[in-house]
Amino acid sequence: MMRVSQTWPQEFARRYRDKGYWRGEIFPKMLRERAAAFPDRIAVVGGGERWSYGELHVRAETAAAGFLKLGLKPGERVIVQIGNRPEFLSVVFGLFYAGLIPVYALPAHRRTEIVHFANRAEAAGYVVADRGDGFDYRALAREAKVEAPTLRHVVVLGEAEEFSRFEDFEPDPALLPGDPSPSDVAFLQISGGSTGLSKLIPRTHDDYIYSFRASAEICGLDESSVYMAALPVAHNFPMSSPGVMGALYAGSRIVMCPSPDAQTAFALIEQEKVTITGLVPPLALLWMQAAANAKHDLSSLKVLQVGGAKFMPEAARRVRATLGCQLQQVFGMAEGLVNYTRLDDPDEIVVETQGRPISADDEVLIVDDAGQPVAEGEAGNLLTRGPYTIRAYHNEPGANARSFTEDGFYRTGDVVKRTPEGYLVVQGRATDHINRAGEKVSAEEIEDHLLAHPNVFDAAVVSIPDEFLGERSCAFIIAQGEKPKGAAIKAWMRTRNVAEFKVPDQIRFVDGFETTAVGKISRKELRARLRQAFLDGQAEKG
Ligand code: OOB
Repeated sequence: MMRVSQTWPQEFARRYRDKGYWRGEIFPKMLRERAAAFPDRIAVVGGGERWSYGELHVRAETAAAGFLKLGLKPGERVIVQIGNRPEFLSVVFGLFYAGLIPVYALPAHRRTEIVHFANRAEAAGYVVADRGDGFDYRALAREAKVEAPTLRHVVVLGEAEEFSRFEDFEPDPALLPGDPSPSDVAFLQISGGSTGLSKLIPRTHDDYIYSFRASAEICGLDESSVYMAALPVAHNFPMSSPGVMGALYAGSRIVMCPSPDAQTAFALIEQEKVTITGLVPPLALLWMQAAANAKHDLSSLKVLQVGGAKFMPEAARRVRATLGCQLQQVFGMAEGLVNYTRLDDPDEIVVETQGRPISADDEVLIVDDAGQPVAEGEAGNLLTRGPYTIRAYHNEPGANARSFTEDGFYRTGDVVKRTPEGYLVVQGRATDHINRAGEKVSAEEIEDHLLAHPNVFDAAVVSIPDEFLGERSCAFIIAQGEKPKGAAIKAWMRTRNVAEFKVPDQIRFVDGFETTAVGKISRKELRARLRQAFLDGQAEKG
C-alpha cells in the first residue's frame, strides 16, 4: 500500500520539538482527553443536533468501528465531502480513531475533482451526505467509483441507497487500532491549485496541532468561546485558523453554520451567542451591509476574522462600526504559514496589514525574481519555511521541484511587503490563479477544459478585478469553425463536472493573441497582457 508521508530534515524536526512546538500530540488523544475531562460540555451544535464532548467521542468511536468493519485498513485514505454539520466531526474523528487518513474535499467539488483526488491519494473510501444544496452526492459517488478504481467503499449520511449507511455503524472497541505516531500524516488537505489541478497536502499530527493550538491562543479561544464555522469547514481557514480544530483544542463550543448568508448566520450568532467567526472578504461586505437593518442581536460577536483573499483597508475600517466587533485579518495557506493581526494590535495595523506569522520559527523570505532578498519594505515573492509548513506535496515530483526551493522553502506565489514591525501586506501574486471570493481557480486548469471544446482553438483565462468577489475570471477565446456563444461555453464547462466556481464569469472572443516580434510569448505574459487589455477597455467584445 502507498504510504503518505511528510518529513522535515532532522535538525529542523529536533529544533521544533526542543522549542515545544511539536509536543507529540495526536488527534485521537486530543478528543479522548477532552471527552474525559469535560464529558458534558457542549462541543458542537448544528442542524438540530447538540453534542457534548463525551457524545462526540462516543460517536467517533462508533464511526471508527464502522469504517474498519467495512474492511478499510489503517493508513488508507478516505475522501470526506460533507458540509457544515456536526457529523463532519464524528466522521473525521472516526477516521482518526480508525487510523484512516481523511482527504478533505469541498462540497462544491464534482466528479473531475473527486476522481483526481481519489486517484492521486489512491483513496479506498468516500464519505458523503446523501444530498446537499439540491445536489445528489450518491450520484456523484456512483460516477466517481467508475473512474477511480481504488474506491472500494462509499459511506453515506442519510439515505444510502446501495451504499453503506453511516447511521447504521455500530460500536466495537475491539476493532480500534493503536495510536498513530505524532510524525505520521493525519490527513490530506487540498491546495488552492495555482498551476493545474489541486494538489494534496499531507499534514502531520504534530505540525497541524501546533498550528491550531497556537492559533487558538492568538485568537483568545477558551472554554467560554463559541466559534462558528461559516465557510466550508474542509477549508484550512475554518478548520484550523483557529477553526473547529482550535476550538476543540481549547474546549470551546463549535457552531456549524450550514450557509454563510447573513440571515442564516445572524440567527445562529444570536441564538448560540457566537463570539468568533471567520469570513472571506465578499461575505464580510455582505454581512456589513445586512447588519444595517438586521433584527438579530449580534452583540455576542467579539471577533470577525477575514482572510482567504485581500480585505481592502476601506472595507476593513468599517467592521467595527457596522458589526460592533473587532476585526482580525488572516493571511494563510493550506500548505502551512498563517499570519494574523493580533487582538491587541493598533487599528492601523489591523486595517492595513494581513498580520504576522504564528511562530517565531516561521521563516519568511521576500525575494525578487532572481531569488535575491529585496530591500526591507519592498515588495517581492514570499517564500516560507517553518514548523507547520510542508516540505512536499503528496505524489507530485514535478510540482514539488517547482514549489519548493532546494533548502525547503515553500514558494507561496504571493507578492508581499513587510512592515518595519514584521507584518505582511499582500500586494498581489506571481502565479496565475484567480482568487474568486477566496476560492482559488487555476487558469491552466480552466484553459485545459476550454481547449477540449471542438470550437475553441485557443484560450487564456485571466483574473479581472471585481468589486464584490475581489477577482472574477474571464476566458479569452479564439474560436475555430463556428463561433459558439458565451453561454454555450459556460454550459460546456458545466458538462466537464467541475466545481461551479471554476466556470468562467465572463467570456470574450478575440481574433488572435498578440505575440511579440520574437514569436511565442509565455502563457503568463499572454495572460498579463490580456488582463491589461481588458482593463484598458481595448479587448474586442465577443
Ligand atoms: C487560505 O488558504 P488557501 O490554501 O485556500 O489559499 C492560500 C492563498 C494564499 O497564498 C494567498 O494567495 C491567498 O490565498 N490569501 C490571501 C489572504 N489569505 C489567503 N490573500 C490576501 N489576503 C489574505 N488575507 O486562503 C487560508 C488558509 C488559512 C487561513 C486563512 C486563509
